[in-house]
Amino acid sequence: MTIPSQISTAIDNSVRALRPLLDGIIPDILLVPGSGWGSAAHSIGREIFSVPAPSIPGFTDSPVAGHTARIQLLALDHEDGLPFHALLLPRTHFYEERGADAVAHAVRVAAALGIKKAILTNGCGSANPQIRPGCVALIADHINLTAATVLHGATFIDLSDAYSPRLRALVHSVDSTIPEAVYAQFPGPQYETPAEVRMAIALGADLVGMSTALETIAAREAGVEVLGLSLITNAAAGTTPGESLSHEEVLEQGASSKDQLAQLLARIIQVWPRY
Ligand code: 8IG
Repeated sequence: MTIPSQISTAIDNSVRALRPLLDGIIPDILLVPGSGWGSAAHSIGREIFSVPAPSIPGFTDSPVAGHTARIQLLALDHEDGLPFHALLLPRTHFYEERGADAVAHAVRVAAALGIKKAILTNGCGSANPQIRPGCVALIADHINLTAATVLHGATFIDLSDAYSPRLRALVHSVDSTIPEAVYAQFPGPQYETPAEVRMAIALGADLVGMSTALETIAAREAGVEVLGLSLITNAAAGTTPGESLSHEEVLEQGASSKDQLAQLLARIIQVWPRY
């Protein structure tokens, strides 16, 4: 078994709604904007179309109040002078309780549209004192702590190089100071206890978050190459004495990092491989 038929039908329905909007364009990348990345990601190029996510079957509104998720196609500058297109699709988090296939949906729709590469971004906590809030880190590997998978049946997917070594090298060619990190996906939505953060550190994680790992598994199943970028919005629980975590802190870090993130994404895309 690979993907059950009702799930392929849901993917087909999204694809059928997106195709006319794309008007023959096969986007060069899927870009998934994570916490803190939204306003940067949505402003890095010239907008070709932008629709509310719930207008496309299979996509729903953001559960976080005060903002409507959008599906957007952007045209960006590339060093080769040819058109470059990024499709922005919103994320479904595992904690939304729509199941692992809903988490995988955006990646699978992108793959079905012919998209071969994805930039998955997220906001996360850092358990590594060398990687501070406000920094961007390159995901080099993940630890899936959700006790779930997006795969069905005996589907054996190689994750040895899940986060593309050549795309990581590309990012380092743009900014050699960006640290590489191991990202642990917790199920959420609660943040970790200090003991859970110590566990994650003992397991080899640098970053703790609530996304990306399951999406990467879906991407690798679909043959999509993955670049994972994390914005560190907070120190993980218990790693800075006397501090507590808030969603406001996350939003503030995103707002104050907007220009840095937009510039980083634009520079990465400028040198993005065509094949
Ligand atoms: I933004 O500290 C953000 N997302 N699990 N822990 C987890 N997810 C997060 C955190 C964090 N910060």
